[in-house]
Amino acid sequence: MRDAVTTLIKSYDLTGRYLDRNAMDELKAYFESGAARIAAAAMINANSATIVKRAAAQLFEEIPELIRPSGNAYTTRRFSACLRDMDYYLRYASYALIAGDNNVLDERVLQGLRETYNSLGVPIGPTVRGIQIMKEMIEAMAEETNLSTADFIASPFDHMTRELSEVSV
Ligand SMILES: CCC1=C(C)/C(=C/C2=NC(=C\c3[nH]c(/C=C4\NC(=O)[C@H](C)[C@H]4CC)c(C)c3CCC(=O)O)/C(CCC(=O)O)=C2C)NC1=O
Repeated sequence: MRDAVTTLIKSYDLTGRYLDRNAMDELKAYFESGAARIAAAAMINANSATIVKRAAAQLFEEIPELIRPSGNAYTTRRFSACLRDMDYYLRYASYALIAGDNNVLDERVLQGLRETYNSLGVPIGPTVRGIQIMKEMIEAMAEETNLSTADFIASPFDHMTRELSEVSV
């Protein structure tokens, strides 16, 4: 599992270089965004249950077929599995926000996920929509609380979207 700092050091160490001007600029940007990253993660932690519940409600409103008898989130067990997955995406996104690096998502969330979903018939498009709804909610909350809505909030959600769907966002 890597963060912004270890990723940078790793790439310089591979070629035996001292950290140069570019590296220092990158590090500076990461540390300067530190307080805002912590504030964003704290906001997510404090509202995680609400975010998951509301995002799922909106998803099922947008795509009601999911919870109809032929839908993948139909039955209590699958409905709960769906909400649990949304909670996974949110929690790991909060880790990635702090780390300033999406590597934790690759290692802990995305590895083999598409294959698992395909074999269980979990539809990717709606899952991605659920991830995007959570992102939109968090961006709106950040705006309400005057928290900086820098790109870093979107990054982990867009990364999961890209990797799951293999489409560009
Ligand atoms: C921390 C990393 C991690 C992830 C990401 C994860 C996902 C994950 N979701 C699963 C199932 C599932 N995932 C969903 C999700 C959905 N169905 C829908 O229609 C919606 C679009 C969507 C919710 C947004 C459902 C319904 C299942 C159960 C499918 C089944 O068993 O038939 C499964 C199969 C095993 C199980 O049911 O627990 C895994 C491994 N597990 C992990 O450990």
